[in-house]
Amino acid sequence: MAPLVQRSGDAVFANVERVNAELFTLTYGAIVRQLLTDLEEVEEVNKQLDQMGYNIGIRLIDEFLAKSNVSRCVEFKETAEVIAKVGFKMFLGVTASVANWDADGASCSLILEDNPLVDFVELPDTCQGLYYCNILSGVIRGALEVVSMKTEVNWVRDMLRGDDAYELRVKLLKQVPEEYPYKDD
Ligand code: MYR
Repeated sequence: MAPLVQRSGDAVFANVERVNAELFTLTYGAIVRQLLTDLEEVEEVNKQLDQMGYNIGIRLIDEFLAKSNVSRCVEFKETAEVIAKVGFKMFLGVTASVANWDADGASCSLILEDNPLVDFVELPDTCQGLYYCNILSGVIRGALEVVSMKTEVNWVRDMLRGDDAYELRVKLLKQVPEEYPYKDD
């Protein structure tokens, strides 16, 4: 009889993480599919995914700040790096690179070479125009809004549309200085 192989705790944990990630990816796929059925128009699905992401982002930022221990960023350039290296890693398990800054430092791209949301995904021709990962743009917009940064976030490259990477353009529209909520006497 083959000996029973006891896997180390680390191996079991890695396996559980992989299964969780796959479950998350498949669940997201099921949500997109359901929206396509319910809303019919891909433009509406794009909007709905973005809105769902926004609603997640405005809640997720608290967890992010509590767990990450990052100190509040002074400059938008720092914020972009934090999203790419810490935020993406925490919630998506991958990091992004930050590139293509504009001259005034208000717009940059977050580039993902690896995107676990699209594992197992192939889009049929009827879904042209769909931004499958639009939930991510909403998450970033929502999270940043809570920390007083109004942004516009759009996809400029998407591998499901034949591009060579996933690229999100993040534009800082307005940074509202945060106010201490209590008056000093
Ligand atoms: C600051 O500027 O004070 C720090 C703000 C950091 C914002 C980090 C937002 C995290 C968003 C995570 C996105 C994950 C997408 C999967």
